[in-house]
Amino acid sequence: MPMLSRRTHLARAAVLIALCAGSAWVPSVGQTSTPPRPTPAADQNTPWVRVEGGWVRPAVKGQSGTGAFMVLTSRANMLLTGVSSPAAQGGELHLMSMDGNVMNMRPVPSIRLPAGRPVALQPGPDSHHLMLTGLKGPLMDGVQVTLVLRLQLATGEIKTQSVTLPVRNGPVPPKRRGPGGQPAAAGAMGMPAGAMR
Ligand SMILES: [Cu+2]
Repeated sequence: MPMLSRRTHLARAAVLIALCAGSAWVPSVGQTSTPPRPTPAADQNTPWVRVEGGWVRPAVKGQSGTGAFMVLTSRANMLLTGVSSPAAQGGELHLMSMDGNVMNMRPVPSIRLPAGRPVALQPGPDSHHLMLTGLKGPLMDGVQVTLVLRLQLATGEIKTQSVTLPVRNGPVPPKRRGPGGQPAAAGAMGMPAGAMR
């Protein structure tokens, strides 16, 4: 959890929930079989997913977006359906793919988190990552960035979980190279493929 006082953390989380949850979630009024809904405070104290090895790629001044990477292990079958951060105006779930020699990334609506199975959000083709968009400033190596993960349980209920990750240049994983060992060309979203490695 972040090195914030609990009260500060909860207040910030509440604001973030209000900003990012939108109107997508409507309480299921009248379903008597539904157990009492936990309070928002309880949500914040419950780690729905274990987050390991997380990092956010540094971003220079003027850079609009950057990637966040981590291994998520959920304690129940659920979907990761969104991400937000105080450091960015928006957040998306992205999938990278190689189209010929071109590395592309595109938004996806959700990422499956099977119970107990680690899901790696990592650079490279056929992998997902979190994309912070509309960065509010540069992200320097060594600073901490808080992300709020939006999770959808099998029941449809929406939960959020905060995680604070370091900004650093992560390890370069084994990756496919184009013919001749050349890095892939610029991606479809105007970002050089190298920026997402
Ligand atoms: Cu991306």
